[in-house]
Amino acid sequence: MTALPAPRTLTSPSAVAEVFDHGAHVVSWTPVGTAPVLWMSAASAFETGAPIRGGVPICFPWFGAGRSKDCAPAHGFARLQAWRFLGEERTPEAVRGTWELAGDGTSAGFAYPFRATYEVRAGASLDLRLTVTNTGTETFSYEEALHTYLAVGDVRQVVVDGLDGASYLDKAAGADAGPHRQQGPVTISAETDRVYASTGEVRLTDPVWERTLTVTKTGSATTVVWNPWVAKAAAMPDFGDDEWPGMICIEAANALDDAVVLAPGESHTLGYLLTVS
Ligand code: TA6
Repeated sequence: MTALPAPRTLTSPSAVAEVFDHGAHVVSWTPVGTAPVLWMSAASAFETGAPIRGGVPICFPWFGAGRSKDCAPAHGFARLQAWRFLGEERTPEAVRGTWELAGDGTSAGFAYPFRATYEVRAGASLDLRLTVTNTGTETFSYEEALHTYLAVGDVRQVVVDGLDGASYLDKAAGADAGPHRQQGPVTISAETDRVYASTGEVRLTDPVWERTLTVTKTGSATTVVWNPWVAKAAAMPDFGDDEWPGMICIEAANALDDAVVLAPGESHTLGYLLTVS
């Protein structure tokens, strides 16, 4: 493995963001006047062939180990490949960078031609759009996620609203997978790894840093909420043992039964809009 080239910086009057071509990986977004909104492990690798632990990993063309539960690498190959930077466009308030990843049908575990484009619009809000196009002659299905790591003052004090009544699968170690139904807000008091069937907006209230982070999704039928807690954090070499209180993942996805199906020539866009108030 070799060290990554420096990330690209998207600077606007409203915010600064950094994005590696490796995985088209947004590693930071800091609106003017606020603390960084995305979390990054101090132990993360920044090397070819390794995932980055923080920011917004792109999970494609499967989530976790995939529906067959035997796909590797975890969360697909998109976050491990160099995406082609297509350029940036400026508006008075924001800057948008665009990346592309194309598959010729020989990608390990996904033998279908595809084209993925990823738009990162960084301004007072962070607007992410992942569009996948079937460029081949056969219908295919895929899972995807924008696996966003949010920085919080203390995960044990955050309150996550917007998932009340949603059914979910529980992937935490030793948990009854379910399905379960969310009762009221989500709070974190143990390892939390839940795959919700939900299209709705999610609001995270952080009383320590006195801010609310709002996630508005488009084209996403699945919302994932994850905090590794003590044991799982300690088991990950690229995650500091004492870092888990400072983060929570709120992910826009299409996973399991919500996998996307594309006929030849069809496209689908997964959108993730993050705002701070
Ligand atoms: O999105 C939650 C999750 O699927 C967890 O199960 C945990 O594995 C997390 O993703 C991180 O996965 P990674 O492959 O990046 O270590």
